[in-house]
Amino acid sequence: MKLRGEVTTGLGKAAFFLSQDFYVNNFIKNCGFKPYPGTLNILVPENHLEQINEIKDNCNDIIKPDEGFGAVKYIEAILNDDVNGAIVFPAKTEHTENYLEFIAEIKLRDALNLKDGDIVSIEF
Ligand code: FMN
Repeated sequence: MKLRGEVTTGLGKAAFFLSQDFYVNNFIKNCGFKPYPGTLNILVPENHLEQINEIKDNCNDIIKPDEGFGAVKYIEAILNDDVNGAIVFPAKTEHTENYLEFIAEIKLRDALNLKDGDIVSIEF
């Protein structure tokens, strides 16, 4: 599916988790890239939530919980028809379900010159 959403500032907590060897090593092993320590938060329209939740619930790609860290489901995705990465769904999160968190090897805000309010596409 392909949808559009709005770039928004997150809580700044994802950086901590994406700096932990546990997650870094698992993303390298499973997705083939070392994630930049931070997620791009994308607010998606309510009318897509049912479909997103169905895809998430049926997703078998998961980093299993270990070493005190929670499980994270991930779906490989492409941002703006350009950047390969993944949408991550941490089991423990403070975000409501209309937030998608996208990870990639690069710092997306700099590489794509993104700022809050910009509309991006995400395909998965
Ligand atoms: N939150 C927890 O409380 N425990 C965790 O083990 C945990 N693991 C996470 C792993 C990854 C890869 C990511 C991206 C987030 C994780 N979180 C975990 C969720 C964050 O605490 C937070 O809810 C959310 O990711 C904030 O993102 P933001 O800083 O981009 O707004």
